[in-house]
Amino acid sequence: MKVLLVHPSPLMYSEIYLRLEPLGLERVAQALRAAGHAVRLLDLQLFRHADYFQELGDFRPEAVGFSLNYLANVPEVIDLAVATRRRLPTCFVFVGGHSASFIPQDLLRHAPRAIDCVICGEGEAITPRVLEAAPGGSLEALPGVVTPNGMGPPPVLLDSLDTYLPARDLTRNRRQYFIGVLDPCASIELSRGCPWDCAFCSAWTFYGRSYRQVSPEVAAEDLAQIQEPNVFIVDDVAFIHPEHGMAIGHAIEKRHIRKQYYLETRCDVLLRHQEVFAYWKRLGLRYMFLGLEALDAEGLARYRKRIAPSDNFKALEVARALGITVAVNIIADPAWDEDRFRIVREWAVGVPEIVHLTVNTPYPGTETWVTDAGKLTSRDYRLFDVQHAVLPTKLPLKRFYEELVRTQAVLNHKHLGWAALRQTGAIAFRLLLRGQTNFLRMLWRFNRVYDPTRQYTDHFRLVKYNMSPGQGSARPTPAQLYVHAPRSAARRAPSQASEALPQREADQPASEGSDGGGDDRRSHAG
Ligand code: B12
Ligand code: SF4
Repeated sequence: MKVLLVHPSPLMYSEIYLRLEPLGLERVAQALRAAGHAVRLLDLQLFRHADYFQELGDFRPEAVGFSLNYLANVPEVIDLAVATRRRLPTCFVFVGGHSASFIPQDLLRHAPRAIDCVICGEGEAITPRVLEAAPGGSLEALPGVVTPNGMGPPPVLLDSLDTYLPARDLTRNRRQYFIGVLDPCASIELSRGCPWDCAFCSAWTFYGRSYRQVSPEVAAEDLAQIQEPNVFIVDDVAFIHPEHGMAIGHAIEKRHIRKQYYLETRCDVLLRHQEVFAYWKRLGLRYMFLGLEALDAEGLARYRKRIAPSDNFKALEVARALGITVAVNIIADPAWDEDRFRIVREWAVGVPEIVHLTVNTPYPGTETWVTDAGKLTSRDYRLFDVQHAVLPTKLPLKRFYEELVRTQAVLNHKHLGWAALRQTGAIAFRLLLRGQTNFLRMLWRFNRVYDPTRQYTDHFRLVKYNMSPGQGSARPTPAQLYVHAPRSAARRAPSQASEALPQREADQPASEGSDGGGDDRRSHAG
């Protein structure tokens, strides 16, 4: 079958700092190729809708699959699915990805005749089976598959993450993927899932709180195939198990692979396993993202971060001592007033780290989506991008955006514009000589993108697609939130460090008492 896989456009607010390859879609593409399909991939972060329609005309795909990791992309994907149905009436149209997995019925409701099915959960194993059965087959019998006629059994986790390396050869214009000065930059996955259970996050609910690893040999092989000099490690929490991090390090050292790396991890993981991060620093680790989320214990407890503010600050000191540049995120609560914004501004200008501010946003699949469902002020998908307030603000909404953007501008002043050029002059010059301009162009984009008036008026746009309202207000059990049920989880890798992980309370409500910590995957930024 001729299959076209499509990643939607970037959200304008994340585009400033980075643009990364669609790794999940590349892995699904590889699984489809292994099953004998002819696959093309189009990334609308780099191409326009006109290019997509051109591709439909040239390639005449028999199946089109859209990736929907981000809720804010839902309207775009629905419109593209409808347009695809109109142009190629017999083409099989399907949707998968992180956000799609939490709202399959909504997607089918928005585009009842345009989307044939939604695939919930991991795509590698099931997508070839779906295309084998489609069209005409009984798709509803397949795990994780939802059609207008019904829903299959729960999705099943992959046996091994080693099987399908991403089909990177299918992404075009790869030089446009970058994160900050790591320009160009590829992505890699070394582990999948997260054993913690932060209230605002859906990374753990998606994978049923499982945690799996790529074997060190396969990770090194994957890395060896990457052409780019820089690599973003997409793991939610890198190096939870220190021996895994060390083993991958040894494997890549043995193969003389030399790259610069950016990773994301938790403050307490860094504190506990400093030796792994020090080793990776020698291997080329340059940047690290740590989610602080809140400066005070009360805020951390509210997000169920399971970490003390003092440990967060200690982790920053460790990273500084290692010479790793750190970006951190703070969650701006809609209940903040001018004073809270001021306190954050004062703290942020006083530390050397890059500080990002995102707005607390309940996403389907998170605990806060259930507990805060009744409070939502909007169900417009486009506003669920962590740059808009979808919960009632204490300040008048316009004033909230003024304070938010003012604070973001102060924070960005430290590492964008002329300040950044002064700090990175030699790197910027070298990039320019090689024709890499992504980093340089990002330095002056802030004012064009962040604008309190526009963020405010975004609330008054015509809403074509409304999310179903969330139900209930009581705290849900984890089992009510999972996409992949825990009992289908593949082996959890044994670890000497397992005492450092919170116990998985498989079908119990997550307990506030267990240990651990958390970082915000909603705030990836260079
Ligand atoms: C890397 C990453 C990014 C990268 C994106 C890279 C890219 N172009 O795809 C960057 C850093 C740019 C990014 C940005 C943002 N991110 Co982000 N990101 C992640 C992260 C950590 C890993 C994604 C990944 O590559 N995983 C590895 C691959 C292999 O898995 P995968 O993509 O999920 O794909 C699998 C399945 O989903 C499925 N699948 C995926 N696509 C398809 C398509 C089809 C057809 C099928 C059948 C299956 C399928 O099969 C794949 C293989 O199993 C996830 C957390 C997570 N654990 O998933 C958050 C996550 C997806 N991001 C999130 C958010 C909020 C954001 C931002 C809004 C944050 C911000 N402040 O900027 C922005 C907005 C992005 C945008 N639209 O422009 C949220 C999504 C929330 C939501 N419901 O919308 C997540 C879930 C984190 C969280 N828990 O809060 N992100
Ligand atoms: S925020 Fe980080 S630590 Fe918390 S559940 Fe999500 S991925 Fe895990």
